[in-house]
Amino acid sequence: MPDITLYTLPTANNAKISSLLELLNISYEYRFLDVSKMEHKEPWFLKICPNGRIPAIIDHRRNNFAVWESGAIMLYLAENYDTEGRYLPKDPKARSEVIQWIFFVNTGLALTLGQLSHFLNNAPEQVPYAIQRYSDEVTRLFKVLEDRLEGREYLVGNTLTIADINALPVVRTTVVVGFTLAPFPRLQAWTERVRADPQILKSLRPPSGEPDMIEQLEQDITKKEVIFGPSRKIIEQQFKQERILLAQYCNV
Ligand SMILES: N[C@@H](CCC(=O)N[C@@H](CS)C(=O)NCC(=O)O)C(=O)O
Repeated sequence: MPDITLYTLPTANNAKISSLLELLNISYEYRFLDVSKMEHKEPWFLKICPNGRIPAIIDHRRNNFAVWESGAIMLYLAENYDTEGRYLPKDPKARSEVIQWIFFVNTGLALTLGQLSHFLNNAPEQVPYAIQRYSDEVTRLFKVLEDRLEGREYLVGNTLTIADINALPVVRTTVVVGFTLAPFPRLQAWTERVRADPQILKSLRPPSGEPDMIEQLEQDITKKEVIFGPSRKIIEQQFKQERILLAQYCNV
């Protein structure tokens, strides 16, 4: 049996975890959840991840311990499996910086890109205010990364850390929201640098090795509708089901 089971969907958040598992040479298996059947909201999965979202892992080496929230998973894997501190420095200040950049990406950039993608690709109606608000915020957050990368090759220190591994799959989703990194040359160069690592490149793809959704869009943006059309229906259906559940619990 592999050491880790990774519960996931083929999304950006998945790649963060599989990248680190690959780099640390940890044996793992994928367990893809079927969102169209709301599998990620089923009671058995809520016992693993109370938030009913992916990614989540089970560590079979440590008595089937469950970890969820991608940032928490990155830290857990580094603390338990990266004993040499290759990707999470042992020096407390450098370590704190890594944690700061993980929080910044997960609570700011990932969330904002997700909302922008929702309003551009999934919302049943166009809401210009929302699109403007989230586009401006994505631009601002990219500028924060651009400034950080002045005179440095990686987000913290001189080597690849989980700060970069966590950020890359999120920054890559720019293509989904029609952004280009051209105004952010340092961020663009960093993306290429981090992605050049063969294990990271491998983990950005699903187990079949086929190009993932982002890579397909980078090659041919006209595929956007083919990719987002079906997911729009799933999101609509999910929205209705979540409303029923919320009405039961909170009377909304
Ligand atoms: N803050 C969470 C975000 C998790 C998240 O939003 N996951 C998305 C996929 S990237 C998901 O599970 N979506 C399914 C849903 O919302 O029902 C993390 O970083 O793990």
